Amino acid sequence: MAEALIIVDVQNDFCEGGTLAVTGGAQVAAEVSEFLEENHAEYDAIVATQDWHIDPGKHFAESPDFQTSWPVHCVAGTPGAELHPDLDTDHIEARFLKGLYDDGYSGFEGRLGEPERVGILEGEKGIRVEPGDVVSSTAPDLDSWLRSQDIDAVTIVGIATDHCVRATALDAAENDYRVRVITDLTAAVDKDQLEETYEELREAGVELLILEDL
Ligand code: VGL
Repeated sequence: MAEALIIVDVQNDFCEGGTLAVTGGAQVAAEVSEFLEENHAEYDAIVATQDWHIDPGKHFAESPDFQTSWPVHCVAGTPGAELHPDLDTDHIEARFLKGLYDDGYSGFEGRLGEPERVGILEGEKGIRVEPGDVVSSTAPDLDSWLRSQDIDAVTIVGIATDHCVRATALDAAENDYRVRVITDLTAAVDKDQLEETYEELREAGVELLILEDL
């Protein structure tokens, strides 16, 4: 069995100080880094997903309900969309960008991109790289990329447990991966909704673990 670790949306806007701060977000960043230091060799691939919104329609609202509409967050090319500085990116070999023109909750909607290329390209002075240009509509999506690496199992960590982690885990199960979520390496928007989310994930065949179980 070949296994990937998928780090979901550990981005500045989802951490303390961000526009859609999830309590415990920065702690997830630091603890995932610690986890990587000890366990990176256990995974055949380590990837990250990023919300990368350009014009996501009703996903952004002036009076968000924090369930289906949200304050402006993770705008492509802005600091809020960058991975949190406490997340160690050394072992992350690919980034999947999602939600350019829609909600983009699931990492499986993401395509391989190079978010750090936004700005002026070094060595090609004067050429501006726009946020939309760092992910091509023909770039591989997460599922085809994982399959090209013969991955058949995924472990998922990140933010937010009840939204993007949930959607990514459900899609992974739907796509027939063996799926694990390490729940203490996630942070939730609404803790009152956690039991419901866990139940839904279990019913879909997702295994919920805590670090101690590993
Ligand atoms: C997320 C709310 C809105 C997430 C993204 O990453 O879980 N949550 N957009």
